[in-house]
Amino acid sequence: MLKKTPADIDALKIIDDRLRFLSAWTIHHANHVRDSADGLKVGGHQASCASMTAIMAALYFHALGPNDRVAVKPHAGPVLHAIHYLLGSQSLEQLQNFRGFGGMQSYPSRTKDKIPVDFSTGSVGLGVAITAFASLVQDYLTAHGMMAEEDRGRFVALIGDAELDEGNIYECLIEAHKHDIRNCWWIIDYNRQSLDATSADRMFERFDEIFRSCGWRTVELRHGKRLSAELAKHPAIAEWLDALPNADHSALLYQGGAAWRARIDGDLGKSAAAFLKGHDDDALAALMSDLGGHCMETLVEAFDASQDDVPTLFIAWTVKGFGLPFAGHKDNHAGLMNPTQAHALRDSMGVAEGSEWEPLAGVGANEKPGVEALVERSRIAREKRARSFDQLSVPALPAPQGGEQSTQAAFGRILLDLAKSGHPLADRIVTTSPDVTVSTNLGAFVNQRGLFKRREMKDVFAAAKIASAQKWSGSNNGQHIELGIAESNLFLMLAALGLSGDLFGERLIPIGTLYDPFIARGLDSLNYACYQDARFLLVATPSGLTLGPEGGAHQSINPPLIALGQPGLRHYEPAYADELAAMMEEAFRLIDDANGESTYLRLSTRSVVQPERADDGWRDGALKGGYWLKEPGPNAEAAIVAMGALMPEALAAWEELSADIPGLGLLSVTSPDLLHRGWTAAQAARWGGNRQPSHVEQLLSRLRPGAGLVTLCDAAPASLSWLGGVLGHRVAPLGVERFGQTGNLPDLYAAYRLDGDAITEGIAELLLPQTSS
Ligand SMILES: Cc1ncc(C[n+]2csc(CCOP(=O)(O)OP(=O)(O)O)c2C)c(N)n1
Ligand SMILES: [Mg+2]
Repeated sequence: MLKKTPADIDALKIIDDRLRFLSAWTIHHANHVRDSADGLKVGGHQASCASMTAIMAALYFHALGPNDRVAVKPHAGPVLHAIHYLLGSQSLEQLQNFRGFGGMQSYPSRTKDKIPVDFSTGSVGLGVAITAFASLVQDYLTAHGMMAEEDRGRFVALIGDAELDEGNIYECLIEAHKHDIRNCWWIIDYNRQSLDATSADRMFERFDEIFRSCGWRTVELRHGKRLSAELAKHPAIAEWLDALPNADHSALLYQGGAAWRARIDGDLGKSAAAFLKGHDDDALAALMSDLGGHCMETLVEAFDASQDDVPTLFIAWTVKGFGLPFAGHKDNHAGLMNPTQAHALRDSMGVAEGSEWEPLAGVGANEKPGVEALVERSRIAREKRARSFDQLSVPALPAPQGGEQSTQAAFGRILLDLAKSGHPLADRIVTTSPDVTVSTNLGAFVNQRGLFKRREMKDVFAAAKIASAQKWSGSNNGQHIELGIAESNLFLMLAALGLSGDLFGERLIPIGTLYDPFIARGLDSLNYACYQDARFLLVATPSGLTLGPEGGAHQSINPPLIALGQPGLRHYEPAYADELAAMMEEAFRLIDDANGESTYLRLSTRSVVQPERADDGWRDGALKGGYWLKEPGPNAEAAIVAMGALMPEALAAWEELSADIPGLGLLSVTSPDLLHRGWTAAQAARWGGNRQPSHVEQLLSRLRPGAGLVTLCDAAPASLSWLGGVLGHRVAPLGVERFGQTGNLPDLYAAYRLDGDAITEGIAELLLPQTSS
């Protein structure tokens, strides 16, 4: 860590005041000053910001080094912007456009905000956990020689106390402990208020224990220096304050000095007389608000004392809305000062009317040079690296040989071949899986490239000469990060790995595997990863009813619909091994492309006969979302449209029906997601005068108007049924709409109408009424 210059406490206190004012004023401006086009409340969280300004001043203007990264509590976003405004890296225009179109975002956003944001936040809990995984990625990069020791930093999460109720934090804590995570500071803004209420008293004592038992150092910053000194002199008050419930504490902080006096006097009587006599009401209110999270000396001291790499939880006691008229009020979460209150705050801080946006308004001439010098030092420390892309070349990935293969087995083979090839791309691959490495066919890659462990880990079974297909030794060079079952952690791990190029200047190729149905378990974390534009390959397998005997709890139904609605994630569902190889190549390319995205491959354990290809004409279409596996005849009146593992049923039905239905086509859909996107994009482009039809329009235009489509997928039928809307074709949608169950494939396909009979019935349904009319 960098050696720090001694803290300039006075300058930091002034910055704390400036941040509190600027964040409050930014929100005030958006709600009460800026013109409103629609009459909607703009909103913002003045109280949540005021709670954190001292903590953030102590961090950004003292404790953070140039390589440190911070996830800021979402509703303290305006404080982060105010910091950058003081540092000269945020514009007035952006502040004045808070929550406006193109303006600074409600919650810190890596992709949309104009300031450097290390981690997006918004869905509480996730920003906390990603810091631990980012720290693990840093360890990985250092161990692999991709990052110098001196470039290493610390990962800081600023956490609302109610955020601690999010379960993903504890899933992460457990995983982080297993991986011996270091260099994390998690700082709780312990204002004892959530959105609705004051926080439960009972839980607080437990947090300390929970973290300590996971190897964390915990540091409680309860009282500020002045209050601590007074309490040391008055032990009865200290004891009383210690036992004061959160709700009472908040209410008294809101009510002020007279209420404190009455309550202390009422509870303690004579034994508090000397204490009370020493302070008038205003002094008493100020003293009782002197909590650790607002006391600059306390904060600086605590941060300076934690300069080793031990993960540390700071519990900083604060007042929600500190210094604002609704400080401590239980309803203050979305509370906004009215104009009179905002003006009173301005006046009380010595800011002249009209100079509210001056960065150092109200700062006296004597103090200004010290503050400016501190800002300048900190500005240099926060400069950010540019995002890096285009570092990698992707080799052609040959399809595995074999007349019959499943896409899941082919996935394992392709990765293994790549690992053995020695191509530099293979060295950038990091695989990870929540305890399903073996059952998703990653095992061969792990045998080849090893587990990542900071400390050498022997394979005990191998050493004892016990036969096993899996060689699980771990070392610094390993390329597989094994996770526990919690799927949310998989997505946060992928998010951190997928931001490696941006965070550390070295791009990795993260590949995560899990069972398709359990995407739902980590869905918000997956969305969070995509929202930040993290890049990775997600391989979900097995999928669908085709899993057969395993049964309904594991047979996924709706992930293709999830993918259809998920920005930043491209869904591919290959039927054949050669398609899969092409898709993996494309996915790797997209990871390292500035305009790329992440990829989700939905695979299957069903072994199917591979097609004999005359040429690779199919490839381009497969990567765009679909191609004619059996070309339709001119003016064809029907087509079978199928996806993934059900292609054998579609092919068999095509063979059987094509004699009776001249020109019957078979369309293989490899990505409903891409087809849909292309369709809507082409429509939007047409409004702009570009009449180029989309890929799906080109495919379907081969059929005659009003032709029938039988769509078939091992997923919710809506994944493909929308295709009828593209050119007005009629659709018989086949797919899975009820929970699955155990059974062999013929039984299941018959029961769920995914077999040849169902396709024939679908075609008949579409064609017979027409011929009879
Ligand atoms: C996953 C998720 N659920 C709910 C919310 C809505 N929400 C925003 S802030 C908040 C409570 C915040 O309380 P706390 O974390 O203590 O922060 P404070 O404002 O008190 O600093 C809630 C419920 C959210 N942003 N994310
Ligand atoms: Mg809170």
